[in-house]
Amino acid sequence: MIHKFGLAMAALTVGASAFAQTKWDLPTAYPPTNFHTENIGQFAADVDKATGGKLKITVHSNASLFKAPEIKRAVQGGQAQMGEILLVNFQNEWQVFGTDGIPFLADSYDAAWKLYQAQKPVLSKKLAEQGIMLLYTVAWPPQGIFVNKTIASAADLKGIKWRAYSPATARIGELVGAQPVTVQQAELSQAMATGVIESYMSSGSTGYDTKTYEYIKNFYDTQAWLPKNAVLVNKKAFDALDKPTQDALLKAGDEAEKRGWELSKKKNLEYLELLKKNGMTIHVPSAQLKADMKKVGDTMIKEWTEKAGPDGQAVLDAYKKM
Ligand code: PCA
Repeated sequence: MIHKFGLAMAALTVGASAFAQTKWDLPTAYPPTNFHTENIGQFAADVDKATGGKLKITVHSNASLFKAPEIKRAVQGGQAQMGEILLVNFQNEWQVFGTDGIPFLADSYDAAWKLYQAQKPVLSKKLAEQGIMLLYTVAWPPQGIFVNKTIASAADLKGIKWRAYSPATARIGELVGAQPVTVQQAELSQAMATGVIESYMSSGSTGYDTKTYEYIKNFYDTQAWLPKNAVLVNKKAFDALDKPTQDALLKAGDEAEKRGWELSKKKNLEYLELLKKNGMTIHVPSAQLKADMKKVGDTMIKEWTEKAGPDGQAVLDAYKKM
């Protein structure tokens, strides 16, 4: 009797392991319709398919599981096996996280890709020390100025309520004499609706996602920088996967990176069109505004280089050689 029972249990165990399924959570801070989120959805579906359903990744969009600034620590601590972060949000922890947030250091898709290649080795190393794998990154479209009045120069931004999403965007606000307040994208629509915010710098993508056109009618297309989202994996969780599953994850990550950068570029133009259709004016910045913003960028690269030390210098040197 005992013998028979033991056999039955063994059969059950074998049966269970043949269908063993690993379930992961992947928190993000942006809405389900955002192109980064859609790309991540495709990535999760690709992993599901390639592993025959062995690794199921649930995407929790719109900061529903963790707020934007908490996602990195959640992946580090294993509360989430994966997560998407905005790298520049973590500049105060380590300056190199903020390299892609410096105005006019890399202000086109080609330059942003090169900067990423220059950043990648140190970025991966730093994250590895924290028990995190950098799976892939995707750039946001170029950043411009949303503002509730027309502006001819940076002086016109004096005293205005300025939304920041990162230390660098707060610093820009300070340098132009605006009043910076940090608000993540998930709370941005509400901040505009309640008058907490009159202006901010970001992409057409975020302008569209947050229905900024309902509150703010002007976008100055300064194309100042292209910050990146990074998709991270907890290293212990990765190590616990079997080799074929690990390979499937890495392959899907590579494909998501390629697809994401293409998507960002293509969608940028679509978003600007959609903003126009919804009543926003897309302005080419005046020569004065351009010069003013360039000056802000010059100050910020100087400040960043001083703070970033040898790690930062290594990234800049590698970037300049590309
Ligand atoms: N959108 C994000 C970060 C950069 C961007 O284009 C935001 O505004 O929060």
